[in-house]
Amino acid sequence: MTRPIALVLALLLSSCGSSGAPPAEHATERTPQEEADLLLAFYDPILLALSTEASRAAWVASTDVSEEHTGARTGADTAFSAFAGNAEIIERARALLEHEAELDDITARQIHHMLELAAGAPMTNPELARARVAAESAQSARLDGYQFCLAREAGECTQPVTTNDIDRVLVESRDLDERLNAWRASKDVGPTLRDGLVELRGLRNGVAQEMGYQDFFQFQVSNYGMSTEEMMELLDRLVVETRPLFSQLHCWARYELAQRYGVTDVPRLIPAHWIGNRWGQSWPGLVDGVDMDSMMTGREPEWLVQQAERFYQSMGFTALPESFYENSDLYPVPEGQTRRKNAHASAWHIDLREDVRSLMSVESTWDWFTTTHHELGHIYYYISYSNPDVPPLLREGANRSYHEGMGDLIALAASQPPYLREIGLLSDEQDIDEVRWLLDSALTGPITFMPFAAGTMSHFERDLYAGELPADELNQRWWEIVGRYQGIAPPEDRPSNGCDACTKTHINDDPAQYYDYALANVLVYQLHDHICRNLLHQDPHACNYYNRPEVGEFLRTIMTPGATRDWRQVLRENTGRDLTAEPMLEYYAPLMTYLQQQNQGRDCSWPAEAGAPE
Ligand code: X8Z
Ligand code: ZN
Repeated sequence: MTRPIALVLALLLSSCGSSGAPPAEHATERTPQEEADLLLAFYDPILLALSTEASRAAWVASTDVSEEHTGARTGADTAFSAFAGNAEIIERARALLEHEAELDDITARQIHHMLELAAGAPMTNPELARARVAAESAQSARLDGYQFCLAREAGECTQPVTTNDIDRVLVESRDLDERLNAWRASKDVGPTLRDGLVELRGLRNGVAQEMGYQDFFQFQVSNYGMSTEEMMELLDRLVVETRPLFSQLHCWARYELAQRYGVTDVPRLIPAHWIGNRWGQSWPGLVDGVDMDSMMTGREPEWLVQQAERFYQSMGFTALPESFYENSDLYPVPEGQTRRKNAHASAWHIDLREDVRSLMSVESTWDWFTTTHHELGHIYYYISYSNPDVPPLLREGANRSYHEGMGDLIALAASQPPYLREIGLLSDEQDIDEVRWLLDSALTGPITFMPFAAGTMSHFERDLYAGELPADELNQRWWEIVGRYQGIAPPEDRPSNGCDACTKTHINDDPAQYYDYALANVLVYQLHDHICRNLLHQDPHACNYYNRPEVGEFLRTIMTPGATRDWRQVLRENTGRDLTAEPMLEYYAPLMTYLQQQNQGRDCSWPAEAGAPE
C-alpha cells in the first residue's frame, strides 16, 4: 500500500468512527472464533501496511533528524494509531475477550496484542491519542538532535562532541577535572528534555487510563501478565539477592578509584564522574590486567559487525540479508556531514517481515563489540519469528526480556576466553587470571547492572508514572534512588530545573520498561548455564558456542514461535526451571571470597546515608 492510500484510509477510519471491519450485526450467527478470524483477516494486512509506513518514517526521523522528518513521523504514527487505536476495533476486541474461553490460544493472544497496540493511542479519546503521538516524536527529536558540547564561549559551543567521545573520556581519562567536565556535558541535555517528559508522563498515563489501566507503568508491566506490585517484588528480590556481592564490589571499587585519583579520604558513595559510564550502569576499566578495549585495537568497526554475524552463522543462523547492510546505519556520521542521528543502538523490524535494520554508531571498543552482538540478537529474533506460523500481531519476543536477552546471551558467549582465543583476540601468550577476569565481568555485567536496572530505573519510572512526581522534584528523586540502589552520588548539587534521568534514552523513548533488561540478565545466565552444562558439557566460565549448531537449534526453538507461547512455559520447557537468578549468582560466587580478602580491614557496610533498598 502506498503512503497516501494508507493516510486516506486511516483518516476515514478515525473520522467516521468505523473500522471498516466486517459488520458485527450477524454476530449471533457466528461463533466468537469465527468472529475473531474475520476481524484478524481484515486487521492483519492493514496492520502490516500502516506499521511499515510508521517504522519507515521513524527510521528516517531517527537517522536524519529534521523538522520535516519529525513531522512525517508524526503523520505516519497518527495514521497507524488511527487504525490500531480505532474505537470500533477496541470494542470488538473487548467483546471477543469476553468469550476468551471459546477462542483458541493463538487467537486469544492476538486479540490481547491488538488491545495492547490500541493502548498506544486509543481513538476513544482522539485528542489525547493524537497529542501523545505528536509529543513522542517531538521528544525523540529533542534528544536525537541534541549537540553535546565540552566547551562553550558566550553560550556558543566551541567543542562539539558525540556521546562516543564523552564515553571515551569517562572510560580512559585519569584526570578528575576532565572527567567532571565530560560528565557534566552528558547531563546538559536534561533541561531540554524535562518538560517534554512531564508532558509525556501525563499523556502516557492518559492513554493507559483510557484503556482501563491505573497508569502507564502498570500498562507496560502487563506485557508479562503481572501487576506492578508483582513486578516490583520480583525486581526487589533481584536487588536483594545481588546485594551481598554488589556491596563487596562497591567497597572494592571505591577504594580502588580513590587510590587511582589520589583521594585519601575514601568516599562512602562513589562520585558519579569517577565511574566509566554516564549512569554508572557498568563499571569498566577498573581491573588492572584486564583491558578488554585493547583487544579491539587494529580492528575496523566493520569487522566488529561482521564477526558478530559470523558468530550467529557459526551456530547455524543464516547470513544477514543484503538489505540489512544496505539499509542499516551502523557507524558514526562521517566527518563533514551535518546530519544528526540517534546515538543509541537499536534494532528495527521495519515491515514485520524481511526488512531488518540496525541503527548504531559502532567504533572499535569492547562496549560496541558486545552491543553489536546484542543488536544482532534482536535481528535474528526478528528473522526467526517471521514465518507463516507466527501471525503479524505475535511477531515479538515470548516477552520483551527474551528479546533483550538473546543478544546479551551471545555477547556473554563472545566474552568467554576460549572463543576469544579461537578468533585471535586473545593470544596464547596472554595468560588469564580467572578471578580478575570474573571481577571485570561482574563490574561490567549483571552485578553492577542489576541495582541500576531493577533498582534505579524501575523505581524512578514507577514513581514517575504511578506517583506523579512534580517536575522540579525529578532530579532530587533520581539521586535519592541512585544513592539507595547504586551507592553513587552526584559530584555536585544538581539543579531543580534539570532532569538527569532524562539523559538516559529509555526514559524518553522506551518508557517504563527498563526492567526488561534486568530480567533479560537473569534469563541470560539461566540459558547460558543450561547450554554450557547440558548441551555443550562445558564450564559456564569457559564455554564456547562458536561453530556449535546445536546451540543455534536450541535458541531457534525459543525464538521461532515469537509470542505465540506463554513465556513461563517456554522457559520451563527449555531449561527445566522457572525464572531464577541462581545460575547468575552461582556464576559470580567465586568472587565473594576474593573480594572479602581484598576488602579486609575496610568498612564495607552499605553507606547508611544512602538508605536501604525499599
Ligand atoms: O539499550 C540497550 C541496547 C539497545 S536495546 C543497546 N541496552 C541497555 C542500555 O544501553 O541501557 C543494552 C543493555 C542495557
Ligand atoms: Zn536491545
